[in-house]
Amino acid sequence: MNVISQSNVCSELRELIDAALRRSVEFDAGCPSRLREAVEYSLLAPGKRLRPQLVLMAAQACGGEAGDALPAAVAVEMIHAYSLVHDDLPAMDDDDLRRGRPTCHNQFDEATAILVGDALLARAFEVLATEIKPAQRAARCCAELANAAGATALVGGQADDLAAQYVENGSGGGALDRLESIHRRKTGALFRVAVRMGGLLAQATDGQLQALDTYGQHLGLAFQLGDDLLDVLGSEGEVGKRLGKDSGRGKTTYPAVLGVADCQARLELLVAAACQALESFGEAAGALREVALFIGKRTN
Ligand code: GRG
Repeated sequence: MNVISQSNVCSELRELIDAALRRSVEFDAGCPSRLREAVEYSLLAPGKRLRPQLVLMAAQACGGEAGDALPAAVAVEMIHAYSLVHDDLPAMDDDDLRRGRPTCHNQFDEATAILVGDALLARAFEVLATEIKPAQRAARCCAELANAAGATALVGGQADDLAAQYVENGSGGGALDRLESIHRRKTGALFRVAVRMGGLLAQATDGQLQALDTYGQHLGLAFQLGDDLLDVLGSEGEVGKRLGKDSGRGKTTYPAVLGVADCQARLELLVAAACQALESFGEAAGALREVALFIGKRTN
């Protein structure tokens, strides 16, 4: 079993993923060199590759081969990278630091950053459609990923999150429900679809798929909770992005709604619930369990 370090979950899978990501953006001469450079800068930047690793680990938990699930791992990381590039734009979160480096629009320019997101979004579905066999399985993955990236999930959650900055923050049950409704879509949907696609590509049973889905939902919320805690308690050098912006901007965050101590307790609860969902997999889900534990105590 590979041990989770703070920056990588599993180095073997990570190498497999990084090589596949590199291959997936070897565009032909039709791609202008500045766009190519900016796509590589954003996609191949030193992120944790959590979502693609979850795809491969979910496939392994269901008895499949990691290699067979690689197209889905690449596609979900492309959607994630696109969302980060667009989220950093001046019209959205207006950030200057991402993954320890200048954000895409700072390193290149705003128009290029918008086009990088567009190119990654399109390429993600091209990879799924052309590299997954049989076609019916490819179509199922395309539909699931499109849903997770769309108006009722990633994009919808982002829209509500941006809007929430302009409405009054509250506390108590209603505020927590509103906050988690945003995070289930903005952050959780990609975690959920990552493990679902891994399961689908390993021909998971309905029961296995449901268990992975439950794990993904708990993990997504736990991840965002950890992110909000890092925004308050973390170190910029380690996290690789500006911290303290969310609370400074009056955004509703987990610490604002629950307080730091209750955040820690809820994080532990979500991690335990994620692990509980994996019980029927036994040893085969060891790596997924380690990811949940990592998310419960990550510092980057
Ligand atoms: C712009 C369509 C659109 C969506 C934006 C994902 C997202 C929605 C915004 C990114 C900003 C953000 C802080 C989202 C919460 C999810 C999150 C904490 C992303 C960072 O994920 P990590 O820590 O990043 O896995 P690395 O760099 O390690 O891949």
